[in-house]
Amino acid sequence: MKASKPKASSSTTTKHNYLNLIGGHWQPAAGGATFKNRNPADTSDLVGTFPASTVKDVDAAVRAAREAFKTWRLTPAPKRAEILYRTGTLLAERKEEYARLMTREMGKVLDETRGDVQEAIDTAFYMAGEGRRMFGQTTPSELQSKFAMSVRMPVGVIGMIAPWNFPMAIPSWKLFPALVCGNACVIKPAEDTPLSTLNLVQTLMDAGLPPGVVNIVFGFGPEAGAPLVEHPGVDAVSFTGSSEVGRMVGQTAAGLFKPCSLEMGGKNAMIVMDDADLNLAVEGALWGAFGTTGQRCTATSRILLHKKIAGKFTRELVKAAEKLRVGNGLNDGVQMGPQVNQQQVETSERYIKIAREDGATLETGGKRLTGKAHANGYFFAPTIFSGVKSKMRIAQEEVFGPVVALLEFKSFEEAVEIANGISYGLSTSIYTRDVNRAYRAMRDLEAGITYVNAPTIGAEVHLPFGGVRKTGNGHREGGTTALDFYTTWKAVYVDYSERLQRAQIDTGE
Ligand code: UN1
Repeated sequence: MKASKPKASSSTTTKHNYLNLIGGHWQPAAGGATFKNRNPADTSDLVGTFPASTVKDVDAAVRAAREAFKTWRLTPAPKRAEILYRTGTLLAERKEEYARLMTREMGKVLDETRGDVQEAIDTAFYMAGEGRRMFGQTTPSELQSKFAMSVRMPVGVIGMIAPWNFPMAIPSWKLFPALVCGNACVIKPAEDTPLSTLNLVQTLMDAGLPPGVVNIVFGFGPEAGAPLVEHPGVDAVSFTGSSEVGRMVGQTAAGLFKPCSLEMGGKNAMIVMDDADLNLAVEGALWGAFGTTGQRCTATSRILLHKKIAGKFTRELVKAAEKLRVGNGLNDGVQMGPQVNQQQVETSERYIKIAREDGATLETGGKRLTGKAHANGYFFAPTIFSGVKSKMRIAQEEVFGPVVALLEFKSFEEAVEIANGISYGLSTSIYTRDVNRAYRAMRDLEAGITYVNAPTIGAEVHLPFGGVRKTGNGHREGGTTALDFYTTWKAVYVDYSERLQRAQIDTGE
């Protein structure tokens, strides 16, 4: 199949009324309903109106994907990869435009939205390379004149449900490996960040992706997400979001025998030993806890401090947090944007109350920002609790906001025990100059990711991403590990002996 030539980004609709993409056509939801996407830094700024899809739209999208899969699976992987490569190039050209739109719909500061687009670019180029690898194995057969190999086959149609905190990067982690492996996709972006996924998919189309290979249905979980998981035409489901919703997705998928990849929450610990470079650790903590307004599943939400340095570290961190400039992420010099919506602010508020009732000490923050510059947005002050004990809810439950808990320990062993004493297991970090301790941490911290002398955020696209326990269900995004979810193994035997050879029985020759 010939991919069409890249062309300039074509507008999907007029006047910011955006549409679903089904079988290559931009169209409204069958029921005609829409929802509004507003700027969380200034809710009077309407980013656009999007279709509120239902089961009918999901059904149409899945049918379109099934149809497109018939030819896409036969397109040679290196050709599929060329489209991804062109997508990477086009995304690089559009990086600034897409980053600005992303800050407008999601809130995080421009540096970070540029990073988000960059993560999609990196994934495009990395997965384009897989088009000429995607290795299987050949292995000797136990019988004469017989050839044995294993090959990766596409799974079929993948249903994808994406979160709002990395509105382009995370959809790219799902779409690009799925596409290079020969699958067709239906994606439901988060209702808070539909435009960034639309921009990503528009770029794929501009790079020559055939119609129907990727379809978008906008809308909400119960009306659009659930029917996607349940649809008999969907062969596998990839979900990133909360553990609460992930459990429902996983249970539904299990009942239908669908492979299902779940990437969910975290309560990520940074351990600061008494021999750490304290300035470096404070800088890392500030970035890990308040970058993306704490709205990363990898956010540094617990900082475990050796008692010898706890006082000094706390004072320095509080000082630095109070200096953070919170505001509209499009403005120069702003370091932390708003939370994404009212519900997230309420969650932060709820946890402030819980932490206080449980006996933690509020060092700074703890409230919504309502001054003139913050009046129209969902701004929350960078918040630090000290005196936190491991059993407290603020040390156990994910807040997904700019709220960090400081705990103290007396020995490395105790620090590891506290770090591991949670129901999640995504990311961990240790600051130390002792190489032996660093290696022991790499061995003993129970999580999908461990950083040494860096905070808990900052995963790169060519390594496995995911975690243990309530964080995931055993799959990984990123790296070659992503291919394991988007392909299914087939063992192939070719007998060229021209006689019946019975495995395990005809072993004498
Ligand atoms: C997330 O935390 O939700 O590792 C994804 C990071 C980013 C991706 C984070 N590259 O922090």
